[in-house]
Amino acid sequence: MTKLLLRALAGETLPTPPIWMMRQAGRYLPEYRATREQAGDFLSLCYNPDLAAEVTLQPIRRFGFDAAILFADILLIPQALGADLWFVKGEGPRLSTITEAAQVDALRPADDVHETLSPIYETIRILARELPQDTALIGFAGAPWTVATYMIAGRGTPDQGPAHAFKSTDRAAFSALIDRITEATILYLSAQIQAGAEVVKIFDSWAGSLKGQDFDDFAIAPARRIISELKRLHPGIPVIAFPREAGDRYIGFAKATGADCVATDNSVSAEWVAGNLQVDGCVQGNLNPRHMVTGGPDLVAEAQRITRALRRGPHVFNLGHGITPDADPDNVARMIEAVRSA
Ligand code: 1CP
Repeated sequence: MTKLLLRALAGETLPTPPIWMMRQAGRYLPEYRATREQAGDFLSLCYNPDLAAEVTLQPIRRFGFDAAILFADILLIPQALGADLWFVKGEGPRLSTITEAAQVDALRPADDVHETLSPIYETIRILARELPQDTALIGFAGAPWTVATYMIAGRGTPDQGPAHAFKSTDRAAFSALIDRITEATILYLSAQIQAGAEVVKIFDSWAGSLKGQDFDDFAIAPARRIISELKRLHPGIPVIAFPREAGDRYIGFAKATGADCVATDNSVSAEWVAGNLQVDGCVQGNLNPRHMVTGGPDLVAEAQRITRALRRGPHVFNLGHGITPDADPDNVARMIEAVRSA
C-alpha cells in the first residue's frame, strides 16, 4: 500500500503525515470559480460528472495533496429523499422544511436515492481513472443529525434551534427522520465505495450542539450503524468521522463508533488530541482555517506545532474546518511546505 492516506488510516505512524484540506475545491480558487461559472449554479456543478471531477482535480494539480475529496454536497441526500433544495446567491442553501411527523413519513424510501444520486457515482468513476496513482479518493456524506438540522429548519442555523425543538416535541418522528437519513446514507456511501471511493468521511458539523443522551442517540448511534454496515458490506473500508466541536466527547465517540480516524476541529489543542485521542488510533486535524487567510510566520509555526505534536502516532494533516472563500491560495502552498519540512 503506497498511498499515504491509506497507510495513516491503517494505523501507521509516518515521518510526514498525508495532507488534504476540507473544502479544498472551492471558491478561494480562481479555476473553481471559472468552472462553476461554466456549470451555471452550484447544484448543476454537483450533478455534472465531468465538471465535478474537474473541480475535484484542480487542487490536486495545483498543490499535490495526498487525497482528493469528491466534489458534491451533504444536502444532496435530502434532495434525493424528496426535499426541495436550492441555493440563494451570497446566502447559502434553502430547503423545504419539516415541521410534523406526516412530512417525515412522506419522504421517499431510502432505496430510491440512487435515482437522484447516480451522477455522483459517475463523478467517482471518472476520478478513480484520472487521479494520480498516489492520491487517495475520499467519498463523503453528512451525518444524520447534521443533515436533519438542514431538513427541519430549511437552512443553516447558528444553534440548530428548529431541529432541537422538533426533537423535543416529537422524539418518535425525529428518530424516524434520523433512521431514514441513516439508511439512505448507508446506501449512498456503499454505492460511492463500489464506484471507487477508497475512504469515506462522515461530516457531523453540528454534533457539538447535541448534549448528554442526545449525543449518544443522535451522534454516536447513527455513526456506529453506518460504519458497521459499511464495513460488513466492504470489509476493510476506512472511515473518517468528524463530530465537530464534540470537545471531551471526541474520546467516547472514537471508542464507540468504530471509526478508523476521528477528525478534530481547532477548538481542541493538538497536544490534547495526542494525549487523549491518538492513543486509540489515527486522528485528523486541526489547523485553524483563518491561517489560510492571514498567512505569515504564525501559519508556519502553527502548522509545524501541530505536525510535531502528532508525529508519534498516525495523523492526517488537515484544517479544523473548511477553507474559506477569502483564503489566499499561496498560503495553502506555504502550509504544505511547512508540514512537510517540520
Ligand atoms: O458557492 C459555491 O460554490 C458553493 C459553496 C459550497 C461548496 C464548495 C457548498 C455549499 N458546498 C460545497 C462543497 C462541499 N460541501 C464539499 C466538497 C468537497 C470539499 O471539501 O472540497 C463538502 C465535503 C461539503 C460538505 C458540507 N456541505 C458540509 C459539511 C462540512 C462543513 O463545512 O461543516 C455542510 C454543513 C454543507 C452544507 C453547505 N453547502 C454549501 C454551504 C455554503 C453549506 C453550509 C451552509 C450553512 O450552514 O449555512
